Amino acid sequence: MLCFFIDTQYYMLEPKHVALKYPSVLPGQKTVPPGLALVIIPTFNEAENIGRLLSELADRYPLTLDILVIDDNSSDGTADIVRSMQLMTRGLYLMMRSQKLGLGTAYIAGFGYALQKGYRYIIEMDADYSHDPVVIQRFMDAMCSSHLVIGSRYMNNTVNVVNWPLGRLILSKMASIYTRLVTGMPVADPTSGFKCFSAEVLRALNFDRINSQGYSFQIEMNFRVWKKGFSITEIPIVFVDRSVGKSKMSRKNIREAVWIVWWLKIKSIIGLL
Ligand SMILES: Nc1nc2c(ncn2[C@@H]2O[C@H](COP(=O)(O)OP(=O)(O)OP(=O)(O)O)[C@@H](O)[C@H]2O)c(=O)[nH]1
Ligand SMILES: [Mg+2]
Repeated sequence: MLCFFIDTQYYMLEPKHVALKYPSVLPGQKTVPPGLALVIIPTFNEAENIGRLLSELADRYPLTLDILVIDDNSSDGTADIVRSMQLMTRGLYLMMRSQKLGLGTAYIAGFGYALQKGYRYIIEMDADYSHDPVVIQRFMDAMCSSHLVIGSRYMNNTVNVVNWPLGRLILSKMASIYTRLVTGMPVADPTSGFKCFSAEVLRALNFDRINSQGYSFQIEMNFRVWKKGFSITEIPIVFVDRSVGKSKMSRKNIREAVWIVWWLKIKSIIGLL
């Protein structure tokens, strides 16, 4: 591994290292160094969104971020768009899976990739432009003092959601309150899918034990991180409903979220988490 030091920041040369010996953030540093963060974007039929999102990420963070798109064999040409953008974008990777296998397994595959390649900061982001790329810089800053940073729509009793039907908003807010009541986890927006983990946190989790999808996947990840005693910080975000493409969230995902919190709570009480 080649690593050199300029202006108190570490810079990495390819190939990325697997085990880093130095601390992820140097004392006094206000943001994470370039080359250590990977944004994971799972996609299923996001051809209308993915090109614009990748262009914006590449323009805003040309050196800071690498991007991994995990596509479940979308029939609308999503992967072809990513492949064509790879020709002109540094640090853009594509993982193809044979069929729609769920959001949770996509992220777990991405986490495995990130750890294997030695990334220190792993960001989850939707492809549908509900998550503003500008916020990633704030994640990078907040990661200097936290193990998990969650982009929260519901901090300080506010609701920062644009264009959601009232029913959807109530459902999401109720899910947050319900999760907090059952689990006691001090997270205002436990179902948010815009967040950043440190590699240390992901390495501490046993991915084989995680099998929830959708909203439950986010709840389960937060719960396991919290139970392991890692620090969690929420930063306020504004969530904007997708303007194009179809939602993949199903009633099954909602039902799963109802019982998963009890499953997690009971497993943690009997020491089987
Ligand atoms: N690879 C992969 N990606 C998925 C799968 N299901 C959803 N996604 C992606 O995960 C992200 C979130 O899915 P959405 O359908 O936007 O879910 P959501 O944001 O909770 O719901 P909406 O607000 O209704 O859009 C999007 O980028 C989807 O393309 C899946 O099974 N596999
Ligand atoms: Mg969405």
